[in-house]
Amino acid sequence: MTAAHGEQSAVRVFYACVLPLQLRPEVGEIARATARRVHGRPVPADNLHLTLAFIGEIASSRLPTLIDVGAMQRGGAMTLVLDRLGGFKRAGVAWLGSSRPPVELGRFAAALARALVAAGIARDERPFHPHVTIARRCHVSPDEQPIGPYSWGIDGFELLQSETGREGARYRRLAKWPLTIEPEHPER
Ligand code: 2AM
Repeated sequence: MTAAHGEQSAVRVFYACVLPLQLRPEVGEIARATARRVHGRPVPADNLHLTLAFIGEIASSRLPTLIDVGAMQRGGAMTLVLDRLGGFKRAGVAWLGSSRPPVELGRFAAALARALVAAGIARDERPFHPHVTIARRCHVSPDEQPIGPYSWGIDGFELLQSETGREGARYRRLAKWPLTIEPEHPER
C-alpha cells in the first residue's frame, strides 16, 4: 500500500537545543580534532545539538501532537557551560558536556518528558545526561578531560526530524520555540 492509500509514514524525531552559530566553528574544530584522535566520524558543525527528549520513529500523523507539546512548554533562557570532553564507550561517541549543568535544564527536560507521557507519546526512558555528541563510531573512548569553557546561552529549543542519507544524518527543523519566560517563583 502506498501513502496515498492511507499507509502511515513514519518519521524519526527528537527535541533538542541546537548549538548557536557563534560556537559552531570552534566546537566543530574540536569535533574534527577529537574524531581524528579517536578514529571516529566528526559530527558536522551544523548538526551539533543537545537532545532534550528522543522520540524515535513515530507516525507522521502524531506530529501535530508533538508540536502542541513543544508549544506548551514554558522556560527561561539559561547558560550551559561546556567545559568537559568525554565519551560514552559503549555507544562509541565522544561528547562535550558540563561539570555543572544548570538545574533548569534538567527540570525543563523532565517537564517535557512528563508532557509527552501525558500526551500518550512513547519516549526513550534513558536518564537525561545533557551532552553534545561531537563524534560517532569512535574506536577509542576519549578520557574525560577539561575543555574550553564555552558558554552557551540557551534561548530556545526545536523539534527536529532526523533523515539518514548517504553522507550521514541530516536534521530538518519542524518547529522552534523560544525560552524567554521569567520564572514566576524565582528561587532564593
Ligand atoms: P547521541 O548524540 O547521544 O547519540 C538524534 O539521533 C539525537 O537523538 C542524538 O543526539 C542522539 O543522542 C539522540 N538519541 C538517539 N537515540 C537515542 C535514544 N535511544 N535515547 C536517547 N537519545 C537518543
